[in-house]
Amino acid sequence: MNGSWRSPIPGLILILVLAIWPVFVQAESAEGVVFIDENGNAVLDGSDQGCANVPVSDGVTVVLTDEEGRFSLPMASDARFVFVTVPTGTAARAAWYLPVEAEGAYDFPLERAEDGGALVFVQLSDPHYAPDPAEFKEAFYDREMAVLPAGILDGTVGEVNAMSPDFVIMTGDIVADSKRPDVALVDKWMDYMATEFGGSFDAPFYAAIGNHDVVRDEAIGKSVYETYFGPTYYSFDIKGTHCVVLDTQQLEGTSLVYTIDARQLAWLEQDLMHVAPNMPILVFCHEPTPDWVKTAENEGLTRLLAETGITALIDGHWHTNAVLQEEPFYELTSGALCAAWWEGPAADGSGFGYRVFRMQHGNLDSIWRDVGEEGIWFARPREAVLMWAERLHAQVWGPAVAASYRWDDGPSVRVASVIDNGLWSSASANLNVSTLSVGYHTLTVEFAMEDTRSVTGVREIYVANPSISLEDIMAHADVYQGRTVAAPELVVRATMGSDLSASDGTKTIIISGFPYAVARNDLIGIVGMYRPTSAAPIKGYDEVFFTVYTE
Ligand SMILES: [Ca+2]
Repeated sequence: MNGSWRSPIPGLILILVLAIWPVFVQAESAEGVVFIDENGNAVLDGSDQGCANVPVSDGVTVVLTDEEGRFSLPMASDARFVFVTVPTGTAARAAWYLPVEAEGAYDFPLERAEDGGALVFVQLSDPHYAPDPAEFKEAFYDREMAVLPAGILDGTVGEVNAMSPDFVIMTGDIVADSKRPDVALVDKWMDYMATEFGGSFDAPFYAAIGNHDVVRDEAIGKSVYETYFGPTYYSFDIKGTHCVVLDTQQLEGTSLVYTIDARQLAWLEQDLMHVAPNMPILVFCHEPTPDWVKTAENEGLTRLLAETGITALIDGHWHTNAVLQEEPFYELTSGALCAAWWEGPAADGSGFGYRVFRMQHGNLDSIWRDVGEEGIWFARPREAVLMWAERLHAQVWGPAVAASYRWDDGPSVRVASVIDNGLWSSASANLNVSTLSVGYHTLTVEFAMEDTRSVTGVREIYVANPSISLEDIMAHADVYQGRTVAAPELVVRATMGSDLSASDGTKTIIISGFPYAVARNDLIGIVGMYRPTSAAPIKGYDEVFFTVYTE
């Protein structure tokens, strides 16, 4: 990897900026120690222990601490911070970063923290904070803004602290907009969000920089953000998971380009090199990948994240909830704390809210919560139009003992699979829409809660519902591999162990997997694959299924 950094700042301005900033002659290296500060006096003494092999960086070079927790870090002439990747099982006693100073001593006292069990964290995205409509108007003079509903920020703090997460992360667009307002106003907003709001959480509070957090003036740029939140890219380890926060904002003139730069990519390569094998990796940034500008750096980043095999990329910016991709890595974008710019619900119907994540044994699950609401979140189906069959995945905050669903005024169907993960409960079922008429239908889900409350959620869905003949399926098997279809007049012919053979009277389909009842009317759902009964098993195809519903 070429480590040279292509500056986005034109030469003359660069010279002027470097001439005034930093204002002191910087040391060529930073020395310090990372240690467990057992007696809490911020000094390495007594029974304190140095922490070995902890990554420390200036944003350019990453070094590891020695056996005694000491490090010597060569410093880039324009480095702004020295920061440490807080190791799993510890938390920073003070800050995990220190601003570069002429006579700096860079010591990082840590304290012990819980290191087992599930990792729980909260993503707050896009608060777009400005305390009153007049300030909002100053930021967006072309938009009419409602007032941020009273209690949203306080309500968020209360709800989040009540669930005792391991950390809270705010994925950008922290303040209303830094483009046009005066810097004093941006400073005031950032101060509030870092100090008052961020300081209200019991858990460690992290941030990623968003496009609205960059002042569109190269002399100022990210400096206000950095004053309150520190480095714009960094990493930390917590409960056995490596978390990386990236900065996808590059200021060129008064324009922002949504990309990392070569310097950040080179840092990330070093950072990931020090991650223990099989350690899950979560990456956070503001803009989703479809908004990333096609630069060599972003291409390198995409490749690196794919090759590293990250667990998830988690971002915001779109003010909506969506799984954006499964490959080359899983990506989830979350709705906004300010909903849709305080104007009302976001495009996906989510209100003022946040996302709670829970990860255990490398499996990541999450739920969206509207602040102050007790509703059901339909993780699936998300589509407005359903056909054939669809997976129902409904979630409710708190412990539930049972769940059921019904179509229109039909009978309630009990959901067999209800899982309470300690924070929220999920109900999953296969919905068979092949018996519903084409048109609009109401899907109602009801959770019976442990505290005897009943929580109900309703979605209206359009059912399109074509059915496919078995003859069609067999003639175009590849089209239907992995799809769920309704095949008319299919009859089960034989079962053998967990395999099953069904036919439309002329041809035969081999089903692999256990048949399960999915709906009323004794419908049977079968997961399987087409192959002629005379043919040998097709290597690799056993993992590819389509589902047929039959009577
Ligand atoms: Ca001490």
